[in-house]
Amino acid sequence: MSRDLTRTLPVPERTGREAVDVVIALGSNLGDREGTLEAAAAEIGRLPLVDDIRLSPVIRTVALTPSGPDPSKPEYLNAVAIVRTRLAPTVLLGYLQRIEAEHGRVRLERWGDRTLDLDIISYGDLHSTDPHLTLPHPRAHEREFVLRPWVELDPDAILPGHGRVVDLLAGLRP
Ligand code: A4P
Ligand code: MG
Repeated sequence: MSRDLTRTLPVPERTGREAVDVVIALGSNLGDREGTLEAAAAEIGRLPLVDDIRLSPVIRTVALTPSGPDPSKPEYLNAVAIVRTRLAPTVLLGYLQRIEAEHGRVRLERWGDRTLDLDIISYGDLHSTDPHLTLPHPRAHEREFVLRPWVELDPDAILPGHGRVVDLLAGLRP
């Protein structure tokens, strides 16, 4: 299904900025999880100023809640996409939140079940402590459901400020 996401959002700034690689984590534990992740990746790939998208294999993961992993919650499907884009970071976040909403995302509780979550894990080497868009994502370095698909897609991946993703992943395993 093709949607024109530009219609109701501000036109992206054309600042002549260079294209950067942006890492996006995709997660879903409600509804048609696989279909939702595939559709979301296709929609990201069709955004203006997005030149390329590569999607990792999809992995199954136990829901992580504020009180720890909870196997009684619906299981997640997680994946990571590497997107080459000239979109400004906050403009990209706006588009991702729009895509989440179009897939029925509702926000009821922190880390609650969701049809679709799209988080920006890193935007080139950009560092931001703004709560609206913190970069790199402040919890990515400790999350297997982000690191494992990422390293499958890019074995040489680096999480800015934290190092090689393959090493971070190895450090998580007992
Ligand atoms: N925000 C700040 N930085 C970013 C960023 N880098 N990317 C702000 C995206 N958003 C960012 O996000 C809350 C606010 O974070 C937004 O207003 C945005 O401006 P949200 O999507 O509304 O809520 P959330 O995703 O529940 O929040 P949070 O705390 O980012 O969640 P996490 O840490 O991403 O955890 N278990 C498994 N197995 N798999 C999962 O994918 N995901 C979560 C969500 C919990 N448990 C999981 C999974
Ligand atoms: Mg999120």
